[in-house]
Amino acid sequence: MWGQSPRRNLTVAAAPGKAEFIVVANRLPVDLERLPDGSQRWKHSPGGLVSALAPFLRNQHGAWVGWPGVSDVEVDPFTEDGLLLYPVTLSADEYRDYYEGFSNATLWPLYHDVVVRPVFDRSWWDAYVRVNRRFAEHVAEIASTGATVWVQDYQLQLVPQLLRELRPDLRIGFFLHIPFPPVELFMQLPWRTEIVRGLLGADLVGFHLPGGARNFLWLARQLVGLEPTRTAVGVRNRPGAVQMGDRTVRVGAFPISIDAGGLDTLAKTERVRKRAAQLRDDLGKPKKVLLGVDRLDYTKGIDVRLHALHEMIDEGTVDPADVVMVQLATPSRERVEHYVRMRADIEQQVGRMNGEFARVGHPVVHYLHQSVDREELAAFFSAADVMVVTPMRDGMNLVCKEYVACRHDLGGALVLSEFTGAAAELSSAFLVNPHDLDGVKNALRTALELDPTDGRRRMRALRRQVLTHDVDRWARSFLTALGGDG
Ligand code: GDG
Repeated sequence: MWGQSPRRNLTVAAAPGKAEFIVVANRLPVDLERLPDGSQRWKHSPGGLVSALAPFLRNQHGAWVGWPGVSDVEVDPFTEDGLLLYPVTLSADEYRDYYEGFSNATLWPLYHDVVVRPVFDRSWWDAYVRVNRRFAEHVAEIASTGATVWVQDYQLQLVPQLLRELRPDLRIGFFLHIPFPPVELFMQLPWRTEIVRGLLGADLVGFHLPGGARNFLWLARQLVGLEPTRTAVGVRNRPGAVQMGDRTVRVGAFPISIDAGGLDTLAKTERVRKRAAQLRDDLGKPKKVLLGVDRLDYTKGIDVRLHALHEMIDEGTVDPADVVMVQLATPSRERVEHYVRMRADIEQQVGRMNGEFARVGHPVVHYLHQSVDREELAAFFSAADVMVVTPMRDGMNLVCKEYVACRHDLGGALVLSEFTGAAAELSSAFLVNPHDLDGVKNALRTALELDPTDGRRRMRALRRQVLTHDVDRWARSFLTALGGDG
């Protein structure tokens, strides 16, 4: 925690026009918390992105522009740990319409294969435009001449163009953390041309996968009439490109990753190893532990893995005396309607399974709707025999990479949906189609019965990939591409 009042943290009111490198994201890397007594304080919201970018930010008079996590508060810019933080104010209505509405009930489902039906609401769109403009104006004010600006994710897709209009001297990058959808789905969006034009304001537009980049190039041609000057996205990591007047917009794939070395070190500590052993004891010393770790989101396929396990126990291929499942489900977007409904469905599924198969003191599914700290998470990863990652669609999925990074013992097995970005890199996992329940059951059975030698061989291959492709390498490759002209 960083002090009791946001004002107390105003170590420096940052001088305008001085930042040479700016990250723009929906959220700041710290959250403002309101305490019951009415006071407020800052809390770290650690994430891969901030740890990957912190060195670049510190070295280059960097700044971070984002929303502080509480509506209707005006907070002055402040520095913390060498980072200049610029809070952007959102009203409660803007939070509802721009964030919960357009970002999470329109774009999120549309970009995730329409897993649920996206809502197209014109007043939400108006709020999205208004808030994107506010972010752009903040950046325009604080960026030094020729500064580099890196805009993050689907909440801010109009910022590159709005910012370019205000500050043509800036070098602007954009990275999308979620999948970029197939063009047939994207074309449903009433504001499809505006979004594509918004992104084309950047010098470099990055996606996790070459497929996303190709979809975007197709849309730039179809909706804006731009012929690609280079379409071979991903060939020797070279981005594709389109020409916007005298400006080249490059479009490429940059698969994100994790702080693999940091997690590897953490998982090797005595504390984590002890805690992992303790967890297995607390779970009743089962022969096998299955683990799921997700934000509670309908894209993550939590229902799929529960359904598969339910059928396996029903059919007698899994004995609930031997196998338990732990599902950590971090609370997420709790006011958005689909999330409310999905939470009720999952909790009913868990209740039914435990009702049918548990013995007193021995549930089959341990469901935790809460978030745990990083060390505890590493202990869960270390304790799990089978990590089950079954999203219907996921831009990358960091959880599966984190599991691999924690398995220095070469133990464990990874069951991974083909519909995650990570599947392209983690080919030694047991890859599954989450729509094919029998396929998921087969993969779970194989993983539960895995021969240890085969298991170690697979885990070694997975670790080779994850430990050599960390988040630092991701950030460097994006920023190098943004800095270059080729
Ligand atoms: C989006 C894209 C893309 C979860 N529970 C706890 C906890 N977590 C951490 C995980 C992981 C992160 O949250 C979740 O990242 P994912 O990648 O799995 O999923 P999204 O939140 O949907 O992320 C995704 C990502 O952006 C990056 O580009 O990979 O496709 O959807 O790091 O460990 N962390 C702690 N306690 C928890 O209880 N400490």
